[in-house]
Amino acid sequence: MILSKSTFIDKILIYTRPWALLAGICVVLCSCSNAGEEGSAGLVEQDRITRSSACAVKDSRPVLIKAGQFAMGSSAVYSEEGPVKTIMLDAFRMDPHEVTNEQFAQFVREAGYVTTAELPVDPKVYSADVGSIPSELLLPGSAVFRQPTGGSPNDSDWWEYRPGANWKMPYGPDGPAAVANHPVVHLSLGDMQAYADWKGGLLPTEAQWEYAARAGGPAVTNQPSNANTWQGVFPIHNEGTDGFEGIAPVGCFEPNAWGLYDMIGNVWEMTNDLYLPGHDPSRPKVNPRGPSHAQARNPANPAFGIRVIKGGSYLCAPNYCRRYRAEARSGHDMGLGTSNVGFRLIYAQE
Ligand SMILES: [Ca+2]
Ligand SMILES: [Ca+2]
Repeated sequence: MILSKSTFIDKILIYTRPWALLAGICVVLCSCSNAGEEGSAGLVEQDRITRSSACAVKDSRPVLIKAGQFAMGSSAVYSEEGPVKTIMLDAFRMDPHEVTNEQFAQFVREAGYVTTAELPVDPKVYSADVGSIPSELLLPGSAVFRQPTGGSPNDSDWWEYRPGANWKMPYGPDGPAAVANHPVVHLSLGDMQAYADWKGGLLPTEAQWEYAARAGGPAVTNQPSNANTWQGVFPIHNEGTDGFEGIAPVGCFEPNAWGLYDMIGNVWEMTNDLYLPGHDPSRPKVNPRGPSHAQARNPANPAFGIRVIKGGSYLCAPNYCRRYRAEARSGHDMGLGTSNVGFRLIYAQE
């Protein structure tokens, strides 16, 4: 497991551009807004947990996804989404919505867990002289999107490593605390897997996630109206006409045909598969997994250990990142949390 800060530093040292890592994240993830629409109390103290009143989750019980087949992938938008191949999957159950701060707080409370972004950086994990590392990057923290005030073309101006940012304080120590029914963000893969172990679930494979997101429907290319994405010119003009400029509470938009909320948009969702640009045409037709560690690679961020993330986020816009689609995919650092990536779990069929 690569710790987030070591990955961050490795990237800096490799490219000698201090914000190269975050720039890479922005390129592939559409980035995120630094303004939450709710300013409610957070989860640091249990008696202060509140929730947004904007939406209410009707039922958090896992949804049965029946066995079936579908045409996985697309050749219509980005090259990394192809080739298309018919895939068959066994049945499984899936969380109807992204894991929320409230759910993650229960895990933290019962397991006594501390996330990667909250831990001090261990200098031993660095691949270079610690003295060459900017001091602020040695502090616990996470990657936060900040909307530029002007028309900067540099995505390195949109992201920053913010000390003190973590799942409880998603905008950093000076921002609003986490909202109970918002999706949890700023987690490393290890954090998500620890939650999954506690919960008795798994991260979905990319095929499982895409199958569930499609819900028996056709592939689409247009920006959806029934999802939290970005309206306006990214990153300078956030119209928020879908009702949310930032993260939305889970369940604010209509579920897909199989009863799953926010598969598209709100926050990206981590999968159990490693990333490769494009699908392996020879992958198994039945219950496929992603590439092996030896095969996995991400040209956009070659220094990272990378997993596939799916669904796009509230920052995906037509002018920048058309990844608000079930077939869309991106590679994400396993060790560095960001403010626009979350997850949901699957479970064995009962
Ligand atoms: Ca939005
Ligand atoms: Ca989502």
